[in-house]
Amino acid sequence: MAFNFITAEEAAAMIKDGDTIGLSGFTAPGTPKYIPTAIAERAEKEHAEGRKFKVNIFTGASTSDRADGALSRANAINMRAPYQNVPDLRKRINSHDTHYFDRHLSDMAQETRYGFYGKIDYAIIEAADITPDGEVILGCGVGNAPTYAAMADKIFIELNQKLPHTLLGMHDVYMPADPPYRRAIDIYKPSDRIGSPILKIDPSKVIGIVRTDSYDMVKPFTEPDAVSKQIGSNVVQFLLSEYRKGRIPKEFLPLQSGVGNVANAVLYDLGESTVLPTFQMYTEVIQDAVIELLKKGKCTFASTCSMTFSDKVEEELFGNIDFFHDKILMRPAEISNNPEVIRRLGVIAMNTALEADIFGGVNSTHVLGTKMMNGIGGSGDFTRNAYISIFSCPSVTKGGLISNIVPMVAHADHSEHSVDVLVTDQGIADLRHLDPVERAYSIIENCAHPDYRPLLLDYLKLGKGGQTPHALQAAFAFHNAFNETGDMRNVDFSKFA
Ligand code: 0RQ
Repeated sequence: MAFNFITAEEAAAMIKDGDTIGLSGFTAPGTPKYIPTAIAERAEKEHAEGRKFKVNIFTGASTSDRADGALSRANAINMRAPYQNVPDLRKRINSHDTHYFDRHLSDMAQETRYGFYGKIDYAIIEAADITPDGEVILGCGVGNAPTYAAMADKIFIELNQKLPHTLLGMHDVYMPADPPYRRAIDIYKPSDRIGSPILKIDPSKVIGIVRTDSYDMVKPFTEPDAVSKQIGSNVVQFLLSEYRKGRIPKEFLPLQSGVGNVANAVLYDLGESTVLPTFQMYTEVIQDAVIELLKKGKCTFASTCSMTFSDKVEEELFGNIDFFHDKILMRPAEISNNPEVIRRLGVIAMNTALEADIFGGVNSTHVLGTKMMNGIGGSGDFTRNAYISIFSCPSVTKGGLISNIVPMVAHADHSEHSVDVLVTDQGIADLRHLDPVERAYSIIENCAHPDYRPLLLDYLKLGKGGQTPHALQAAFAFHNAFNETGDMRNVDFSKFA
């Protein structure tokens, strides 16, 4: 079938107010680059002429400034799911200009197919190549592309000339059947392939192809600061001790790691370890650190949803793709983050908390309990099903004005039932086998900043018994002290006694 080559502006002109659009990709990689910006420009024009124009945007995870950023500045997003991390969108979400629903990333595709979120009008899919009969080589992030392409009435392709055709073979595209017909997902090790190297789409739904020419523009990795390095080294110390005790099998187990400085610091430290054997990753995002580990042979295989590399590393990958071709596999989010597979493989999960409480609850999403930061992302998919689930965060934030260890989390994303180990720059609290009061002492002693330890102990003394002795009248006293005085250290528990 002969496709119609169009401009991003022509594509944007076809979109109507209220349409629902599914974007391929996961973080910036794989996310369409030109059409979302053109939709934002269209929205600005429509608004200037007094017309309503907003669309619903479904993605795999976060996108980029060219999608979420541009669309948010134009106030063009009505509904958005399932994860984001762009400041302009965060503002729209917290002011309710955009209705954001925050889902576990593994749930989004299947729930879209179940019909929970209505119909998909358009899918915009980034591709390295497409054949006339609709065989697509995807880009550097898959996300929910298979589901959005299958469900959408119409498809736009962004054919990115920066993406080499040699990406063929680095994807494993698989869409499970929906209940009651779902079968086991046959992944027994991170390198097992279950699907197809290409995404097959219905070519008659492709109403236009837009040529693009751009890297993913992921910010280059910055050297971790002293606190991140300390956290990274504590996580590695914990893993080494578990390995020495024989509680992690001698072959080691696949790792999942979140994004950011701490995740990179952990991976670099693991790479330096002479005690640990080589390892594999079963994760949703691989960052620059993983390329180094693959080159060194310390990491032998990475299953992921996206290669979130800085442009420099992306260029290196494309220039040396033969070396990496059989060491990385990109899968849809519902497979990279699949609870069945994570539990079967025994994935060790390492995620970041905004704050944790003394009983082991974790808040990953809401600053001071009310303002959405990014979203739960894949942290819940991995945490709940991990062999060991580790959460880390600095002990304090904003120069010590905020303690990241609090009496009770002001928003609960991960409960104490799923959080095994808590790590800060201060140390490690292994919460497995501890009752709530033992956990509280362990977390205060090992994870809280020294400025906050006496205050947390004061809180614990206020409790009047029960298995989890919260003093509900004072449970948010840290947060209230920050809101009222700008410093959690000003908390005064004597007034609650
Ligand atoms: O604020 O931006 O003004 O400096 O929050 O904090 O320390 O830079 O942490 O970038 O590693 O992000 C949990 C948000 C951590 C992230 C979270 C303020 C702090 C700073 C960011 P500034 P840091 P990171 C893989 C798995 C959920 C999804 C997930 C996340 C800003 O890791 O989104 O895990 N996780 N996905 O100053 C008030 C506190 C605070 C606080 C930090 N207690 N109260 N503000 N901050 N702690 C990824 C995917 O799923 C794709």
